[in-house]
Amino acid sequence: MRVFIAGMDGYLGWSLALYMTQRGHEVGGTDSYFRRNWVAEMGSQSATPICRMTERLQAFRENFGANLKYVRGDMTDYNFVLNFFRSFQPDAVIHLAEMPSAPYSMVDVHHANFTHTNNLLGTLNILHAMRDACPEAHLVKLGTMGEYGTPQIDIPEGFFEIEYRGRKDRLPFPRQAGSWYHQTKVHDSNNIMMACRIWGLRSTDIMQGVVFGTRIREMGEDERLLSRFDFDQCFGTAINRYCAQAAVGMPLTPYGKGNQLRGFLPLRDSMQCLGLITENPPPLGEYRVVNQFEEVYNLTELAFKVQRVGARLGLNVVVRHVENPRFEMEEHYYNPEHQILLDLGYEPTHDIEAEIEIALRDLLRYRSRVEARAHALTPDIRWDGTRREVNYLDEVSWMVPLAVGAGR
Ligand code: USQ
Repeated sequence: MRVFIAGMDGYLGWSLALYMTQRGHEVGGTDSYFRRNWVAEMGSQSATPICRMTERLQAFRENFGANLKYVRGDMTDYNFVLNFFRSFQPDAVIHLAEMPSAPYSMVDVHHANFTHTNNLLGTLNILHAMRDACPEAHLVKLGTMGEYGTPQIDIPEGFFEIEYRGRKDRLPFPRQAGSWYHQTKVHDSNNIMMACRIWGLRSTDIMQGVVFGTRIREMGEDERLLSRFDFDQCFGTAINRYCAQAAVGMPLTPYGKGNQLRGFLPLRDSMQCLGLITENPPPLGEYRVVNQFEEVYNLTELAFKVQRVGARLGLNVVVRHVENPRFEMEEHYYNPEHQILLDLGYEPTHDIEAEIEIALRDLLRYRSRVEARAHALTPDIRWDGTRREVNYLDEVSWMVPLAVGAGR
């Protein structure tokens, strides 16, 4: 298949380019390098060293004897998107080119506006360009489990049967996002659903859980093929932050009570799922929703897992609950379904501690890069719009008095 990846320089995008090429697909893609700028804005850097795209492409050629059709560009530029689709004629368009951070979108009105403009325009451009250049292609769109929020009932895959005043229908399951970022994904979902209905496009909207991990097998031993790994308060996701904290001897930070439940999956499983979805498109006109995660974990339980694995590697890892900078339920019901991917042949990794160990070993190798930006680990972007000057190591009084030393 000819596979187009929007966001090819990102954490998932670069990994996916390697993964899909090795599954025999012809891969093309683009990136605006915004992610590099956002992380720099947070005063941080990728823990893994990331070279310039020209060097990445060179390493790709040397390792795989193939070329990626890569062009730098911005998905909010409609002519760029249309021209790329016209010349490349993709069978699948995988859209990973969105601003992916909840905290970043909550900084202030400018960050919220940017997130909405960037994410919504990019998706609208893709829908229009697909209609005009490649109407039979399959849009594989990265949504998020966070679109659903944490309702008191089970979460189906996108749709549910409902009976109201004696009549029945199959309707989209309600979305209750908790950040301006997650809300952009809800708007995207509605826009894609409508495009499938009125223009007969086909799409799979992936409600993906929180991804973690440093590598996939396809990266091999060439350091230039590594994907980025962020740990700052905006672009580092929970387990990745925990691993970075453990590697540099800083306390792991479950927010608040730390009983929030989320679905997680390792980077290698995220690739497996994206591959399966791409290779098994729905019929024209269908808007399909899949929930993509492996297991549901509690945030404190996860911190203790990282602590346990750290101890095996000789690290003294401390877990400290800190005040929750977000408005979110800290104790709640959470039971999402995730059957569609299993039916397509998804084989989850299951051994989360083994994945954490791989990440920790990689991070120990790059420890000095995390240490150099350790201040970026502090979570000071708050959902009420205030930003407190805190250093979570120095200001012990700021800690919620639940602080725990070791767990099991
Ligand atoms: N959390 C902590 N401590 C930390 C960091 C996070 O307790 O140091 C908690 C958060 O409060 C939240 C949970 O961990 O309850 C997940 O936070 P996260 O930063 O790992 O993930 P989130 O903000 O939800 O966003 C991430 C990605 C996003 C993706 C989403 C999937 O950044 O692109 O859409 O995961 S999901 O969470 O399923 O919506």
